[in-house]
Amino acid sequence: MAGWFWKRSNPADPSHKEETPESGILDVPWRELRWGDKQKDLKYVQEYKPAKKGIRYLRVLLYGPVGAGKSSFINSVSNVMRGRITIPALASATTADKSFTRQYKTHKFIKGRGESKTFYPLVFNDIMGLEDGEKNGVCDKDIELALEGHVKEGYEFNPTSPLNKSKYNMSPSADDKIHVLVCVMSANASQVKPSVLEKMKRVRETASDLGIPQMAILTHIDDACGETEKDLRNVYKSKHLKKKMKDLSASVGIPLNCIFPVKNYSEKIDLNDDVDFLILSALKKMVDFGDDFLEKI
Ligand SMILES: Nc1nc2c(ncn2[C@@H]2O[C@H](COP(=O)(O)OP(=O)(O)OP(=O)(O)O)[C@@H](O)[C@H]2O)c(=O)[nH]1
Ligand SMILES: [Mg+2]
Repeated sequence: MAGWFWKRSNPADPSHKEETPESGILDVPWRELRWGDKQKDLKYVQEYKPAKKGIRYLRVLLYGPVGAGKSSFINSVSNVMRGRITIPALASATTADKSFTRQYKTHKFIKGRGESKTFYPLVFNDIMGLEDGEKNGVCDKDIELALEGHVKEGYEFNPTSPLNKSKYNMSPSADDKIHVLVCVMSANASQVKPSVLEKMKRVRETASDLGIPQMAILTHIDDACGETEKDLRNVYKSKHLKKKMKDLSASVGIPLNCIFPVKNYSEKIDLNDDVDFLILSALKKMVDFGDDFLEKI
């Protein structure tokens, strides 16, 4: 858990910590990427269709601490899929300690225009962030219910009590259920509180019991590493981000090869191929994992 202590230093900031990141960059990236070649992965995710009979959607659920970048990731995926900046999931304008997202919502991405308009079969569910304390943030029990498709669309999360009967979907279809669970963590966050990690652990255990594949994305890589902020292609050369990914793997028990660093579109007004490329690497894995699961159910 020690790895979640460090925030990019600002000595004027009262929360400034003395720990320094492992600085510097490696000569050779520790994961090889074909930068500049996003079209293959884009085509792959845009053309994906579940082959399983009766399944319309491959459904991904994002969860993680408040402000980690869950909603921003959904917006980023929407931008990449549609090839332009879009605003489907409202993200917070600042990093706050209270969750900005409060409703359970499915985000579908529009494909085509006018009369030929449909949706991609890859959909994302966004939820309220996890917070410290039993009466703050989303109840982990609600996330567990969402995994099995029991949470109705539009449900307004109540931190002080889990889902009530009126918003409980008694008979979820196979595509109301979650097919991939994605943990979202910020590379630039202060230490994640043990109580939050404990809630995350309970969610993971339920997902494991259900056989739902799990992976993680590490957001805010631009905020957390100056070299990566300068040039996103340094992401797998950054010693600091490598350590962050290893710490994330150790703290949430997800193998390193299932963790993907991404920079979300949060302030840019134009798309960028390198930003898209990292998002697509994560997205492709979500499609592969989800499809494997669909084939099994
Ligand atoms: N620089 C940078 N900022 C980001 C990134 N991802 C998200 N942000 C910013 O971080 C803040 C929180 O992002 P959200 O997407 O609202 O986070 P969330 O996990 O949905 O938060 P809650 O709904 O409140 O739990 C926003 O101000 C985003 O613009 C990133 O990769 N890089
Ligand atoms: Mg949100």
